[in-house]
Amino acid sequence: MSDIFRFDIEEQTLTKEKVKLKRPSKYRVIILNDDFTPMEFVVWILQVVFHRSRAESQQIMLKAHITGKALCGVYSHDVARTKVIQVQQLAEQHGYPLHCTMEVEEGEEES
Ligand code: TYC
Repeated sequence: MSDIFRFDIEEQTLTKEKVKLKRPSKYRVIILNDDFTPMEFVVWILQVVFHRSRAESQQIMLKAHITGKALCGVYSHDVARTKVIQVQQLAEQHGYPLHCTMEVEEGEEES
């Protein structure tokens, strides 16, 4: 929050205007389970696209496998969108139905 002071010459008054500054929204990228994509491919995707360690990638993959979805990371809108597209392209190139989505962080407004 910052204040802008405006001096109005005609009215000879000093007014204070509140300006709300919004932090850019952050987006969660979520990987979704399916019955066909090999586990090892998902682990590879998590390492290559999301720069996760092998151990982290195995844990994330297993979480998605068991619960249906798992968090890959939290990014700005453009980075999240690029990662979703990269996953989609790599999955398509290899003929797998692997999918991921992005959703705005809780408590953040979509801008
Ligand atoms: N369920 C897949 C299998 O049994 C593996 C898998 C895990 C696929 C996580 C997608 O996000 C995923 N081969």
